[in-house]
Amino acid sequence: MPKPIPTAEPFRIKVVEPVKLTTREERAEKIAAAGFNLFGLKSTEVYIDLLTDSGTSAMSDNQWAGMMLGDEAYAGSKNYFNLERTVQEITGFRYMLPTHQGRAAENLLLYVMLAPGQFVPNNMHFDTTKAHVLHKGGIPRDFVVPEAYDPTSQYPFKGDMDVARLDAFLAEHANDVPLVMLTVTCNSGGGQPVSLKNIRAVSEVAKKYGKPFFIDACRFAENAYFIKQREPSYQAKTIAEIVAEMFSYADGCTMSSKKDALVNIGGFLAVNDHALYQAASGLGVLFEGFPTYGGLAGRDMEAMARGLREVLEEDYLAYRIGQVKYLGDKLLEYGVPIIEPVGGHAVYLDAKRFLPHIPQHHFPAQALGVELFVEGGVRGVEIGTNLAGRNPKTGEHDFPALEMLRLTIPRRVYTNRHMDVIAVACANVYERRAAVTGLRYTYEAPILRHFTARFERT
Ligand code: PM9
Repeated sequence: MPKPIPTAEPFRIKVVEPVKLTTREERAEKIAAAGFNLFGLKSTEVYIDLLTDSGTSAMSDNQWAGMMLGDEAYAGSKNYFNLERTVQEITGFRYMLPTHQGRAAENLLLYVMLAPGQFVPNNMHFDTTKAHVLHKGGIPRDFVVPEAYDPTSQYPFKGDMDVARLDAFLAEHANDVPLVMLTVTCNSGGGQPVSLKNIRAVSEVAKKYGKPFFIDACRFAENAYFIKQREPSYQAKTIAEIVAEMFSYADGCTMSSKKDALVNIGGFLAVNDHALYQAASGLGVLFEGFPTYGGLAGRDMEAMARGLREVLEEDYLAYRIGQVKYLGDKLLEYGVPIIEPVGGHAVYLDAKRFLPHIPQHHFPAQALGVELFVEGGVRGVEIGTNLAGRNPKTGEHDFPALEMLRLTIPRRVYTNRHMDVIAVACANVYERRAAVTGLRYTYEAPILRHFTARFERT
């Protein structure tokens, strides 16, 4: 019997960027000098960089070719019109405003829509969305399904909104809610997908109370791939069809193109409402630039338009989601506690089960990140107490239910051999976990503290 042909990466490599493994002593010294904050390291000190999947993708030859076709006119660049057409075709939204990245789109949307004291419901706010809601005097509220907080629940759509809770909240507070948001995939909950059934249900509840509904679309294509895999009635649909249906239920989206548009910089706000577009583009001139470039060069918009089409290719998504799962399966083989099932863009180590002897106020996930860097030169990112910040009313840490170290896989950058190295480094730290100690702040910034915090060991 002939063996079945396995699938490999759906690309070949044309350009390489050398990386270098330093010694354990060098790494221990570097991380101490960085105040035990992984954001404080130089990228050249890192062997395998899993800090983020944001802006770290390898672009294709087609995208690089597009970079050479940049039309850098201040107004009316042809690349803008290509991007506008692409966004309209893929999302169905009428108006598109480019922004320099995702949080800028959040800023414009929330600036226009949110008044102080109002609530913003979301399945789970990502930190920049939460920060923008707070910055405008709003109150972020998370309504993700309870399964999201159970690290070993195999529920297939752990990013789903708890629609009954959302409905009950709106019944009570509808007058103080200007919009409903939904983050796909749900980054703060482990990169978990949201089902199409849920997107439709959220949209119906939002409509019932007359509230516009916006999707945080950073990882829309990865989400669509999970829908195709896990939601039986969508197995025969193309990714483009699933994506079109996802967006058809919403009034607009914010997008960080640094994720599923496969570019290193960029974002956009897309909406159906002309008045909203006008208000946002007026503010955009203040914060981003003229509406046909929005903080981007023409060449960036061209690469973005091309990336948005490439990301819909199913063999790419199978490779992408498959690589993340490959790492997750290795870690499970080694007995390392992770959030299950594995999400779309990252494997999240469960620091509460990994380091149960370190209390949350001593930042177990951050401590785990430090150890993993020292062990194998692998840089993850804490999605835990340090990231969550403080409750603005009480000033206490906003202890999250999940305390995680995210191993975020850049798109089309590392091979499965790199995944093997990461898995062994994690297993080694797991073996010596009892000796790992916690951390405490020596410096803490008032906003988005995780970027600049400094720590010492307890
Ligand atoms: N996400 C991430 O690493 C990059 C910033 S934090 C190192 O996961 C969602 C769901 C995101 C996101 C960024 C943004 C903001 C909005 N929503 O970074 O401003 O995951 O382009 O996007 C990061 P920008």
